Amino acid sequence: MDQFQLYIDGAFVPGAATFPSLDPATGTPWAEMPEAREAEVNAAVEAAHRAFHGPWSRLTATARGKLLMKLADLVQAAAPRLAALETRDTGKIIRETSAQIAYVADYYRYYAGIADKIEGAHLPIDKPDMEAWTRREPVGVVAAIVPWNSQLFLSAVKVGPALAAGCTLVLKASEDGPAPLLEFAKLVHEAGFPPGVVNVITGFGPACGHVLTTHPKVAHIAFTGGPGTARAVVRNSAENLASTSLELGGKSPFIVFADADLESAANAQVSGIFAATGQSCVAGSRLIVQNAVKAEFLARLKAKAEAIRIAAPDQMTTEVGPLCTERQRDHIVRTIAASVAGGARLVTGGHVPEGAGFYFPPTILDCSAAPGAPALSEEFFGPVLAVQGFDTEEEALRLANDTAFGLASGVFTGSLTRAHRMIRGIRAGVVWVNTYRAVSPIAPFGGHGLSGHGREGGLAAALDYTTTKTVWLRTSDDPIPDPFVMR
Ligand code: TXE
Repeated sequence: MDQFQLYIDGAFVPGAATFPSLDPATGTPWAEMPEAREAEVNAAVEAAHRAFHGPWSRLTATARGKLLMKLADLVQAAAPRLAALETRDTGKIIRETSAQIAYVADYYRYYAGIADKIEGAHLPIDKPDMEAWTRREPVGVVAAIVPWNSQLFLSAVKVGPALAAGCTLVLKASEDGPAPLLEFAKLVHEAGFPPGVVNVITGFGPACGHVLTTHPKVAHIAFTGGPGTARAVVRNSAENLASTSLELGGKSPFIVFADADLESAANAQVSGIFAATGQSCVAGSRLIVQNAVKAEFLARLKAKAEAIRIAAPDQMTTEVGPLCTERQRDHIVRTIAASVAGGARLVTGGHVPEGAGFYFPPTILDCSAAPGAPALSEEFFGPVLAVQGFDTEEEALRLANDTAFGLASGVFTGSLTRAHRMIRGIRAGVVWVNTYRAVSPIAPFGGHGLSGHGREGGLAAALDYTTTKTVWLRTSDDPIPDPFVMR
């Protein structure tokens, strides 16, 4: 079996124990993963804290940017290796991992460029004998916690801005499929970051995640995962009063009006829900389609869903691979069963196939007769599309906003004015119009409500890893007057 190590204080070290990682395509163990527990987590945070106050703080912002640029080049060169590992350990198909990891390099490049553009401001202060200005300073040690899906991508949107801002990190890979991030640690090492600036660990919630998020030397927690774990993380942050940014997935509406280009909308919907085998925070998992074209649109979708090539994730021709874990598949099966019991109708899919591996077919559930179905309110995090019909624009908007989440949304229409009304009315962090799933390092990304708070991507994300220091400097040589009057 393949072996992996933790990366703490610039050294590759074993964990307190090891645990097996399963190949989701076969359900059998293929690698031994190092498990970080209290001692390893403490060592990683201490190393990050030393680096923050030591060598990292002495580098100029430009030098930090150069190191990030080096890392970007190394990620790009290693993309095929990282992609193969992510596919092996998480089941995400090679077609997606190859393209996504090559693009991850651009996220590091973007934040390399940001590093020396984080500026304070001179204040036109209302006192004639004072100068005042602000400095943007790094918050300190960041705990970055990611789930199994797209780990290199989800970590880049934390590691890039945190390092650009001058923070140091402990990056916790998911216990499900940690191989790509443990391998990424080798690139951090090769790039020449001072020891402790980036530490990469993995482990389980109670013994690792809890210790990390309650640690008194952690200043910020950047978390991607489910709302349940996010609540635990926020409770943990009551210990150290760390700030948090949370990216928690969604139940994103995908709205199709009768005047839309239905073929484009159907293709976008297929990729919006079935890409990454549905394990995507922005999955367009609620189709809200105008009743005038509902039957036609569903027929197109059904045909496309049934033509999807489901096969081993390491084949370039595969379009849907296995889910990452059996636990995830069980959750999907349970939620479909409860929805069907509540009146939802299976249009296609819905049943666990024969054979090894954690496969599940593209599934469409018409929930028009089941407004209370869990399929409409709970995140599947799998290849399952829940469908509702509507007649009027007002109804479409009401259904779109009838969710506790608020991450992404899509609107397909041929009307420019309607598109603008929908953009204004939809409560979500991202609105895509006549497209879906476009992302870029330049564009902020994040949600409302159960989808979390804070934004990743863009300049503002780097500023979130800073704190403002206000400086006052008296310019008068006169003695300070009456000490008991505030000036
Ligand atoms: O992720 P968890 P799970 C949703 C999706 C999925 C559900 C549960 O609906 O079905 O969440 O997924 C670490 N302190 N999303 O349970 O638990 C854990 O080790 C600190 C949406 O697999 O949220 C892992 O590294 N950390 C989503 C990370 O949290 C703790 C992505 C995420 O795991 C911890 C994933 C603790 N007490 C799931 N307990 C999205 N936004 O895309 C666990 N962790």
